[in-house]
Amino acid sequence: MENGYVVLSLSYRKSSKDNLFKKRMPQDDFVFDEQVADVFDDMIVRSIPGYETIISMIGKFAKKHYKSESKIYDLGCSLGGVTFEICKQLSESNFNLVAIDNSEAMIGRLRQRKAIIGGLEDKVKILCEDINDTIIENASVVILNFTLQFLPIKYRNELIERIYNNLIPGGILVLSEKIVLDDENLNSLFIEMYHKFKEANGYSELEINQKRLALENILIPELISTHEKRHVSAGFRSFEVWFQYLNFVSAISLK
Ligand code: GEK
Repeated sequence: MENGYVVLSLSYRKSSKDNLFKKRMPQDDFVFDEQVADVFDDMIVRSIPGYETIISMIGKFAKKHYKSESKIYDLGCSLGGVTFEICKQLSESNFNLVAIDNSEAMIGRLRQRKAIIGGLEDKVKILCEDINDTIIENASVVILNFTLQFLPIKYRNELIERIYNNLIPGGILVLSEKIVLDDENLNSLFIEMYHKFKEANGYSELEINQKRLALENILIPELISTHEKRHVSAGFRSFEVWFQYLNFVSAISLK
């Protein structure tokens, strides 16, 4: 099984470079289609500060909180960054993980990766569906790693409530999101510094601006206080940010 992960990590390194916004183009909204799925491995590490740190810690949180006979959910799993990290860290145990995304392009590639790794047939179930329709049951670990931000705001309370109601006592929800800040000056400063982070990762000003416009109506960030209130209203007894890099955060909540 370990060999499968090595083969997979070699294929990550060969992933196509994200040049999607390099040319000047008419501005359509961003979609998770074949073109995006092809460059996603490269795009995500160059666009989300701390992505690899977050993934690795989510694996550790999952290992600590998974209870046998329960389920782990990776909602908005894309190509399985979180899913396969959890599989690796729990490789000694029997576990049930459900990975869900509504992008067929992502799910097709995810299934191929699962086959490359091997040995995960009974452990990982992959579903192509909208997480607004997902049945969550008997969960000890639920992960929303940069997914909630893509849901229309009106659906967010219901999803967090559904997760809370179907977590077992002691279960966790890890939520990672791009956020906005209350203070306008700091908000602008963090966005400016984030663009510097992207420049340092090889994106041009044109690419940064075109991507920003394409995401404008698709990725709707909220205040961290809004996330906290939503979690508390759903019933979570605690909510704590464990990671922040500029306007990117990851928080953990306990039932
Ligand atoms: C990672 N978690 O690598 N239902 C299902 N999937 C959705 C929905 C929805 N309603 N809306 C968006 N998605 C991953 C990274 S990416 C983050 C998550 C990003 C999916 C969408 O298809 C995409 O694959 C994912 O959420 C967001 O840890 O690209 O910034």
